[in-house]
Amino acid sequence: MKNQIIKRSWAEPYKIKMVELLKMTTRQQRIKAIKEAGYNTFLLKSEDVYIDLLTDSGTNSMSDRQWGAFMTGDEAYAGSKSYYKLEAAIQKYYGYKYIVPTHQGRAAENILSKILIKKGDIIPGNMYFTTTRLHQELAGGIFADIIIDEAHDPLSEHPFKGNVDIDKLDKLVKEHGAAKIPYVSLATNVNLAGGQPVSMANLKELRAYTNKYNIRIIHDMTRVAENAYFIQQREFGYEKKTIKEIVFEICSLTDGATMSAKKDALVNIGGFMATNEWDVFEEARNLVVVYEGLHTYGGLAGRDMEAIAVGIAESLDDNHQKARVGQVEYLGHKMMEYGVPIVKPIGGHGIFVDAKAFLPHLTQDQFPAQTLAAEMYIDSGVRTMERGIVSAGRKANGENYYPKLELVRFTIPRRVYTQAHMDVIAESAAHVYDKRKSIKGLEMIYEPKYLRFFQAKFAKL
Ligand code: PM9
Repeated sequence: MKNQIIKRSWAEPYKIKMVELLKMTTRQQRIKAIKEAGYNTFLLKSEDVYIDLLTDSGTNSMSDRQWGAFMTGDEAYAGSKSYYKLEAAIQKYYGYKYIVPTHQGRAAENILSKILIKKGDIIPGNMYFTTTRLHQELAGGIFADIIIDEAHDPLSEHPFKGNVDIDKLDKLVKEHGAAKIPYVSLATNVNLAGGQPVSMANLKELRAYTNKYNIRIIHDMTRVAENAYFIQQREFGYEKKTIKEIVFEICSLTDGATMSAKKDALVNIGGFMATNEWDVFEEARNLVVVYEGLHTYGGLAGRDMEAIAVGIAESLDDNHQKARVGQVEYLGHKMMEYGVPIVKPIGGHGIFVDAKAFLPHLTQDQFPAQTLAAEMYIDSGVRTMERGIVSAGRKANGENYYPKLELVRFTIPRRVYTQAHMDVIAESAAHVYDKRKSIKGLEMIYEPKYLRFFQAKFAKL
């Protein structure tokens, strides 16, 4: 008899060579641990965590090739061979002319913001990111959100929710003048919108507009390869292009970049700043010495630069991205089957649960997303991250930002967990969802001054 197979599944384009054993905990142990952590999943000890979905940042599994390259790191203080390999990889795959390595993304943001922003400047961007906006503000800038409205609606199925609303940008230019706008801060696969992509058509339109006014586009390329995957899958004319080609084209439409290599580039530490402008490079090369280290290592070991160079190439493999995003989609579909409200369409690096819809009886001041993240941990030892009012922080005048999106991010580390882990996560989310009405909110009892979500403490109401 002939098999009636209509479905052809994807599978990971790798096999496992080494495993890390996980610790299982009891519910009682977890209740104690989260209370001691002030109901903040950032303050849990990782040994008390079963499946760690806090972040996809620096939590990647490196390949045997990356570990091999790691051993060849040139640890010279100056002029390391590994630096030149990293520079060559960035020039080859992303096309930027000049690069300055940094120990991670926010260090690149610090240097770039200091160079390009003057007090009172306006920085339009397609949704804020915590560290990016803070560095813009510390440099004297004012962030202005110019992402399309659909990005703030968890239910909108717009295929490119990361897109810039050119009319919003135009309004800013008319109001403040182009001279007050040193650059547009453009993130690919917008993190806080739910890992949502920017389309190439939108980026081309943005390029044409900014060219008219002589405004730079600075690209937060932390998850550019995931964005390229969505363009390949969803945008007319790109279905036959490779991720490598699409990434190169995206970068070619921008003037410079900051990168946290801890995400897309499949390493555990590292980042860089890139620019096509010699003057900006010269200043960055000088500033990096103050904050990070010499311009040929920027706070990284030679071995880290080797691993990034290999990781960049691996991240642009079509099969890698198909499996990477495929795993996220698998989890998202399972959660939807159980009725758990998630941001749609399913994004690139994680599932974002809509905490306002999950816990509608809690006001935003009772921290629904923070509460839900704590409840997920108690239920199964799965660690997730709040991406709502706590992450949004306060304005310069001390008032809280009240973001429309109040989300819990189930972030999937790259090449780390299996499909069986995804089943356990979805079942736990379903279990918490079933008893949602009995869940009480939180009050904040300690608030640090900067990026409060990392270290704030809470108590049960
Ligand atoms: N993102 C994340 O978990 C790491 C910690 S949360 C602040 O999503 C973008 C889009 C990021 C990002 C970090 C950084 C900063 C810049 N842009 O963490 O400093 O998602 O390497 O990068 C985190 P670093």
